[in-house]
Amino acid sequence: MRMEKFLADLASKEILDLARKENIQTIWERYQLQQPQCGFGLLGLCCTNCNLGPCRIDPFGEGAEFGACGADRDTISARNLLRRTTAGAACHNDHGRDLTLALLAFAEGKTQGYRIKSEEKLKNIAQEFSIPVENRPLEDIAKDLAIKILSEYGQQKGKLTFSQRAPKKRQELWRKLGIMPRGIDREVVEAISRTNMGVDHDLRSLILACMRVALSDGWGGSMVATEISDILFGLPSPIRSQVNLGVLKEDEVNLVVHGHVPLLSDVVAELALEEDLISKAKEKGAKGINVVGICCTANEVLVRRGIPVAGNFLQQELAIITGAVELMLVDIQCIMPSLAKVSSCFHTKVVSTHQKARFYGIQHIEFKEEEATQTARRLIETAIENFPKRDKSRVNIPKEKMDVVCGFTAEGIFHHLGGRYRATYRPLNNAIIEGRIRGVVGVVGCDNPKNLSGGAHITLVKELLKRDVLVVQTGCAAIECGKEGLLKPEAAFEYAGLGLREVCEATGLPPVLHSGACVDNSRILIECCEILKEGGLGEDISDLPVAGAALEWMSEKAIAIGWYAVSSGIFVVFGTPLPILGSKNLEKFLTQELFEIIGGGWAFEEDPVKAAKIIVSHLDKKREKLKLRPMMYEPNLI
Ligand code: BF8
Repeated sequence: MRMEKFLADLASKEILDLARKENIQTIWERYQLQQPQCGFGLLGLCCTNCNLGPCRIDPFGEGAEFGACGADRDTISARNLLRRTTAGAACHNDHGRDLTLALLAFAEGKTQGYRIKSEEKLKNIAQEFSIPVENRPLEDIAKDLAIKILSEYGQQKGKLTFSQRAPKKRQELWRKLGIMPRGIDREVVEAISRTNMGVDHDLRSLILACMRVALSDGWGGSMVATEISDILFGLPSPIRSQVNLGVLKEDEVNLVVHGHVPLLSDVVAELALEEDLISKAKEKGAKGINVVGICCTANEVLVRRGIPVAGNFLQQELAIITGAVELMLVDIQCIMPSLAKVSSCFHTKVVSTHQKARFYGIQHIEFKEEEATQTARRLIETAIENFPKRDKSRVNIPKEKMDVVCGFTAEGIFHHLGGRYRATYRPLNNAIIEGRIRGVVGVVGCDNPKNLSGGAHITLVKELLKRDVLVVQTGCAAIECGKEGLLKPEAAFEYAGLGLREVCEATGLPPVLHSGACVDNSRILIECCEILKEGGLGEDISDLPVAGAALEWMSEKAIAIGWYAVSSGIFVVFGTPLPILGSKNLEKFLTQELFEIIGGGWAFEEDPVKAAKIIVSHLDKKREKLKLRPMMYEPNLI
C-alpha cells in the first residue's frame, strides 16, 4: 500500500512525486521497506533488557510463555512501556534543563543576545518559588529562580513546585498512590532502574512508575521549558503567520530552523532582521533572508514572533527537496538522520548545533549561549554564502501556504474570552455550562506515515468542531491543521457547530487554538486548572469535559505526554495502540481499570471519525455527571 495516497496536503504530495522522479528516498519509502514490521515489537512482547535474551513471548500462547528469567507477558510489556515513557520524559526534562541553564548563564552575564522579555512572568514564577522580587534587579531574581529550579532536578524528597498548581484533590490522589514526583532527575533514574533485569515485575507497580515519571515531565520539565521560554523569549499572544512549504521564497536566502530548543532559533530570527546581513544577502543576489521553521522549534518562533512554518515532522526532507533551502539548522529531537543523504542531492547545508546531537555526514557548529549572537551571525552568513550555489533549475517551491492565527496561552485566555477590562475564564466556563461548547479537547502530537501522514488530525478536528468542541493544539498536529485552514478565525464559520461558532464570533477567536510546541502541552494542564478555579465545573481535572488525542503519535515523548495527561485525570486517545496489546491484563488495566484509580485512562482508535465519536461520548458522560445543561444546538449528525 502506498501510504502517501492519504496525504491530505498537496504541497507534500507534489514534492514527494518529485523525490520519486529523482530517486530520492524519503520516510515514506523507508517506512514501506520496513513492512511487515516486527509483530513482537508491536505487541510489546520482546525483551532485550539483559543478555539472557533477546527473549520473546508467543502472542498466541503456543510457544514460550516466559522469558529466560521467568518474566511473563505482563512484566515484559509493562517494563518496555516504562522504558519508553521514561525516554520521552527525559527528553522534555532535559530540554527544560537546557533553558534553565541558559537563564542562569544570562543572570550571570555570560550570554549574548538574551534578555528578560517577560518581566511579569519572571516575577510571578519567582514568587511561586518563594523568591523575593521587590526592588531587586531582574538578573538577581533570574539567578535565584534558575538555581531553585535546578535544585528541583536534583531533589531527592518532597514535591515539585509546579505540581502544586494541580487541584488539591489531584495532589492528594498522587500522594495516596505514591506517584507525586519528588525530583525531576530522580524519577527518570528510578524508572530506568526499575526496568533492569530482576527489579520491578509487577504490572501495577510498573504503571504507577510510568505515571510518576511522566508527572515529572508534565508538571516538571515541560512546564519549566514553557515558563522559562516565556521569560526569555516572551509570552506568546495571538499573531498572524503562514504555514506550509509555500512559505519558502524563490528570491530570498531560505534558512530553516528545525528541532526544539528555541535558544538558537530565536536569536537567528532576531539577527536575520539586521540591515548589514540583509545587505550581504542582496550582494549575493537575494532579495532578503527568509527564516522559516520545521517541527517544534518552528512552533516556538511562530507563536512568539510570527515566523512562518515550512512544515511539520514529515516535511523536513521535503523542504530540502524543494531545492530552495540554503541552510537547515538542527538542534535536538525529531530530526531524521536521513537529512544528510537528502541534502547531499542539493546545495543545502545542514548544520547540527547542539552538543548532545551529532549526525554522520552533517557539519557540526556548536552553539553556546555565551556566543549566541556570534554563532547565529556566522550561521546566517553561511546561508547567505550558499545562496549563489542554488541550482535555479531544480527549485520547486509548491504554491501552498495558509494563513494562521496562533499564540494562545493559559494566561491569554483570561483576556481573549474575558475581555480587556475583566480578565476571567467565566465566559469559557459559562459557554461550557450553558451548552454552547461541549468541552475542550487537546489534539496534539506527531504526523506519521503509519497513520494518515497528518490527515487523521484534520478529520478528527473537523469532526470535533461540528460537535461544538473547542480544540487546543500543539506540535505537529497544530501545523497540520494550520495547513488545512483550521487555525483561522474564519474556520469557525465553515466547520464549527452553532454554539462554538457563536463563541468564536463574539470573541474573534479561531475554533482551534494553537498553543505552541509539544512542551507547551503544559499550558493545557494550566488551562484545566484555571477552568476549575473559575468554578462550576467540578473540583478535579477528571471532572471536566476534556480529553486529549494524539492519533499519529510517533515519538516516545508523545507517550510521556499521554501519560502525564492520563495521570492528571484526562482521557487520552492514541491512534496506533501503545505497544502493549500482547498483554491482555495490561490492555485492560490501561483502557478500563485505570479510570477508577486515576480518573483518566487510554483508548486506541486509528479511525479519526470513530475516535471523534469516542471522545464526544466521553465529554457527554462528564457533562452528565456535572449535571450541565443539554447542548444548546445539538447537531443533526449521522
Ligand atoms: O515535540 S509533535 S514529531 S516535532 S514529538 Fe516531534 Fe511529534 Fe512533531 Fe515536536 Ni512533538
